[in-house]
Amino acid sequence: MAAAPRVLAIVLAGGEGKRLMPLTADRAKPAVPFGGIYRLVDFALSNLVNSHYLHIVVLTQYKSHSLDRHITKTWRMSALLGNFVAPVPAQQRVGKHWYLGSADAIYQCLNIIREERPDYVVVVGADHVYRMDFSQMLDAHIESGAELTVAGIRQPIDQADQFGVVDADPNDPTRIRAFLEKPTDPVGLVDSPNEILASMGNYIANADALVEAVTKDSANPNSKHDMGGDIVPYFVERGTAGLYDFIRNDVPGSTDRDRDYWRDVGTIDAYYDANRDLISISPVFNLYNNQWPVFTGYTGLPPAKFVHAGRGRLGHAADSIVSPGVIVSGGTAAGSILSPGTYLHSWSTVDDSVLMDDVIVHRHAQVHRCIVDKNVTILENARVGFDRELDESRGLTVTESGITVIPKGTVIAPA
Ligand code: ADQ
Repeated sequence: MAAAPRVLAIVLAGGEGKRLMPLTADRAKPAVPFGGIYRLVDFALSNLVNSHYLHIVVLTQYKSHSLDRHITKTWRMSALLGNFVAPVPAQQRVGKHWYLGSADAIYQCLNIIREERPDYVVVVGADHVYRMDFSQMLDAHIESGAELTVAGIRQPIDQADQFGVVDADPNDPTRIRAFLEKPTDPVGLVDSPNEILASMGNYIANADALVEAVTKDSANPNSKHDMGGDIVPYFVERGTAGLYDFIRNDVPGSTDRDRDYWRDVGTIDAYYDANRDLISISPVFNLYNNQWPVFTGYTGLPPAKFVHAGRGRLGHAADSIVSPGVIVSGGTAAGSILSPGTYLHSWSTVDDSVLMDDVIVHRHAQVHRCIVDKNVTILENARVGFDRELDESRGLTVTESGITVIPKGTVIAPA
């Protein structure tokens, strides 16, 4: 039997996530908490580990402290087996600049590729929620003979300007004949004019070809040194860019409902919706698939508890995710995500909201359609998320669709 190919995984985790402000005010986007107990990067890392790719570097740069800490604490691998998940901060190895773009980030860690000597490099983004078996994509990559394969998924055409858009060869749908990064005048698919085939920002490349591509790119003064903008087009021009349609990916334990789930949680609204997808009754993304677990850090916190029912108090949560360390003490949560350490006092209500760690909601306070960052305190009788003008006058961000975002550490007082 032939030896298994050597695979190095590179997780691109240096993005700033400007459109997720203020959640990314002092943390990198991949470190943004999600679904109560996770960080966004856990999804990409879990997919790699479940695919049995255990040599992983995570390239970080922007406000990476909490990301580094999370990776070092949570994703420590057994050194005995030679496995690793290693955060690699931008180090100015090559010049006096930080990573100029995702291709430059890879170029700047060529020393790791040289040391590892992989046959293939799997390059994935760090800010999407999905399940994917990259070993199936690698099989398809090898079979197609491409030098670089891009994973693609259908998305609504009105979102084309947020994605790399793939034009597959009609005679061989595993080949890419054209690729446009974030086009403003996209052309819909022949069989579905309101959709385009979007790059998921996940790539598999022959290691030698990738090294050559990013090395050439580094010397090109006209390049933005971006995987989507520069490296994929380079392979398309060479005629060696392959396409892997995500629809082919079949992860153990997934259901018809969540098999093709993939969300780019790049905006506040998308982040809010993806969180709430976790609590729908028949979930569109099923966290309870233990054949393909989503791993994260163990908090060591005690179980959640619900106390103080009666006298108009409910002390309960419905249609919600409740994390360890939560105390619902006479308050009520509905349609919400409660992260570790959240405390709901008597007669408080939280509905359709995402609460991150250690949020305290005092008596009679009300929280509605909010994303509440860590360590926020809602004082007694305060109401938030009901009145756009009031919330904006408090300095809070309110999205067009009416989601109010309360930044880390804020204290909300009654109006
Ligand atoms: P974007 O997400 O807009 O589009 P980018 O900002 O480069 O592209 O982010 C891609 C990934 O790289 C993210 O995980 C980000 O954190 C990381 N990253 C960005 N700059 C980095 C840097 N300097 N160092 C390290 N990591 C960095 C990309 C593709 C599109 C594709 C979408 C899918 O370019 O073609 O459609 O992802 O969401």
